[in-house]
Amino acid sequence: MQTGGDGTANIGAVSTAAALRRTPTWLFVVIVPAVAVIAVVVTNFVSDSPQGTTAGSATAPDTVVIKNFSFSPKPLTVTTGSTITVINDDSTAHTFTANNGAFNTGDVGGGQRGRVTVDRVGTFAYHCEIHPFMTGTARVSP
Ligand SMILES: [Cu+2]
Repeated sequence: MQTGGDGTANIGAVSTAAALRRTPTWLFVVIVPAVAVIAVVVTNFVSDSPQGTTAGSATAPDTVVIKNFSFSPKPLTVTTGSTITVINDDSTAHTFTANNGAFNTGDVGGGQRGRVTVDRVGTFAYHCEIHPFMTGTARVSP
């Protein structure tokens, strides 16, 4: 590999450094994308199973978000037996309380979450006990 025309012997370190310097650019062009492809494939493979749960919770229908003294979505539609997660994005406490008492989170502090399980079918008007002007409707299907 070394052609050193001056006749001096190459010591190991020099020869390695020289080899690195002489590594042709095309080798990087081939290796870098190959490593990138392998990394992507491995990442996809590893994250395949947990993706199902994390992606699902982001758009979970059984979630009520309270923001700016308002519930969403309106109306909320869930199936009976669902556990509804109430996310309070405000800084003050709220409750998620059925007018007829079918469910009630109690106080959910600012930035906190509450949960209720709805096991009755029907359409439930609900409100916040602390701020009665906050209202909504939950439709619970069989
Ligand atoms: Cu409230």
